[in-house]
Amino acid sequence: MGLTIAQKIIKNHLVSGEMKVGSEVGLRIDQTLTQDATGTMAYLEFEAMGIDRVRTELSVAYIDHNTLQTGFENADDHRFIQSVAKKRGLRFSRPGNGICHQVHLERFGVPGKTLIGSDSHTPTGGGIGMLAMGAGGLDVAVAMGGGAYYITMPKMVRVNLTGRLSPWVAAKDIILEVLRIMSVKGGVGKIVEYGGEGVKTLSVPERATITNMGAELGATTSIFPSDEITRSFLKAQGREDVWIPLEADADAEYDEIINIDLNRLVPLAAMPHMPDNVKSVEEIGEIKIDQVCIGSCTNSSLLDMLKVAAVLKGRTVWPSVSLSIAPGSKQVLNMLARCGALSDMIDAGARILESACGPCIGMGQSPNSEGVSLRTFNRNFEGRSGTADAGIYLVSPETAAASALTGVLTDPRTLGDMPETEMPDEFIINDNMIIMPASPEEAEELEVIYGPNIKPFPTTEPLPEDITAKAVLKVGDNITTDHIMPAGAKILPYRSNIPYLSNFCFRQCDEDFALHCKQAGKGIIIGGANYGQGSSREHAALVPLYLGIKAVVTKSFARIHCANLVNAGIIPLTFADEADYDRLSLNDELCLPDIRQRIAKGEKVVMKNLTTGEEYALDYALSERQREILLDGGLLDYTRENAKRS
Ligand code: MIC
Ligand code: SF4
Repeated sequence: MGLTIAQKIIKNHLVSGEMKVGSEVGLRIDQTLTQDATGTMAYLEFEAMGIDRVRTELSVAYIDHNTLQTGFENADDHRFIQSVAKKRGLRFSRPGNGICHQVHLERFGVPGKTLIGSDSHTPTGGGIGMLAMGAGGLDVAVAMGGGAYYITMPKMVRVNLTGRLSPWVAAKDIILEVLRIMSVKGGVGKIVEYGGEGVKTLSVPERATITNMGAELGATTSIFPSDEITRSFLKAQGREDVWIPLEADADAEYDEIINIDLNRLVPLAAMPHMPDNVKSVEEIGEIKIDQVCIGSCTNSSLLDMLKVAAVLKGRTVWPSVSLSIAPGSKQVLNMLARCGALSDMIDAGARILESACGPCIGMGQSPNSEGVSLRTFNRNFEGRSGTADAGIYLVSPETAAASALTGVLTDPRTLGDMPETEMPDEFIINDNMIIMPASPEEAEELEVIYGPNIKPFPTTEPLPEDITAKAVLKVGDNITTDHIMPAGAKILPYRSNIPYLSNFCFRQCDEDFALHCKQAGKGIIIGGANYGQGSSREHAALVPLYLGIKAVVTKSFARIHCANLVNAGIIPLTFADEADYDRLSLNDELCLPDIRQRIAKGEKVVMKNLTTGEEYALDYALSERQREILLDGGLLDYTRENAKRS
């Protein structure tokens, strides 16, 4: 039987397990990336493992999230990461060099290689034919040390693209259409592969928009073939030598096939507050808007920016609309400056932001009260913008730029002929914002610099024989990691300070959650379906660990969060009968008898409700390795114990 693109890469990197859907496979990881919001923790964990140098082919530490520097915290964290990178053999991408995924695609991505990153949008690399996955910081730390990365062997989905996009319809509209079809849970346990004639009409940055936002499907990753278009992108980046051709075998088998005719697509928008709440721009109608933000790792490539500049050229942003634009990298910004497109943006009244995540992660540009904001980003979860009652719509750069001029949500097709944009044959290549690591000899003399904002990792303990604790929280379906551990300008600077962060845990669901947990000393969380979707932030597991959460019982989990819970030593359990969810109430006294024994032997788990006298059967889809991690009290302990055991 033939193989899909992803299966070929998995086969080439398999270090343990069998490529059978649903079983755990261990993969050799060629490249890693981190960003600063998750990176401080990842490097603290790496340091705790006691390994001198990274053992990957390439590891890069980016600074792109926490660039506001409203206090000393961000700058201290940057200095910490820079010092670790220099000493431990990583490249360091300085603040200002751009958003990790955009820069990685431009300067480091290699078709056929594996990449994991401590950021859920790492699948952006799938646009260039990499098997690129988001992971928790601990998993990235292990991979940097040469350890394998484990995933459940996914099902394969093929999205067949036919035809060609009409003028004003964009790659963003393709992924919004896929989200409309599959939903934010539809990709769980699956890899989404793109194929068909339509693929040949899409450039690498367009493909990367699609694989980037594939994260919102809950998919393990998304991937495109590596073809002549990939080759010319790499050539323009001065890296043609790393190109290899890669495509699915003609007889590859897929578990699911989705057909999309690009000719029929129209401009789409994801309405508040979920990326899969998709309708056509025309159907939503001309709602009044207050803000437009263009940028983020989804839509900040040179191609996107040139299109935006062409729409804005010679016009003026609507008086009551604030338009901000953040080009994705120094390379993009510099090229816009050289060709004059930046001037067209500035002339029209755009507010030019630093090449960083910025408003996408709530670092500034929060909309006004009850404001309507159009964004080219990938997530519109409630409150993520920093304004609790704002309504965020996710749209293409074309739709965003058109609307910024009219003050209402505007179908760009109403602007008439689409201006031509031409992509250069060569990009400006200047890697002077990437700092190379020290040689192993020099590195011995170097010190890692810790600032006062860096607090130690929360304490863990081996799994006890029984757990008795209260249901400290009961939440519904699709809880995101932004609910569990919010980000934004006020909180993000404390990503290396778990005790402080804990005060904000689940604030949106229960204002006093942290207080209740501290009073109870320990607790169990009850959740609905797709619990933990969204970001890869392991803080959404480490903070609950700090607050004494012992288990999370849900209808189902999102992949990365489930792995992060295990890594933090918190047991992820699911209801054998989903109807039991309704039988549980907040503050019920719950007991997991013989839990250690049962997990050790892989036996069924029961949960007793001491308040009502009921019993519920619970499942867990954990590999033997993950069960051992839980017994030891988390991945750090497991890694240390394993070193002793061997
Ligand atoms: C996000 O888009 O939510 C983030 C911020 O990039 C996160 C990482 C984080 O929480 O630090 C992600 O996507 O993983
Ligand atoms: Fe940054 Fe936003 Fe991309 Fe996350 S989704 S990496 S915050 S730009």
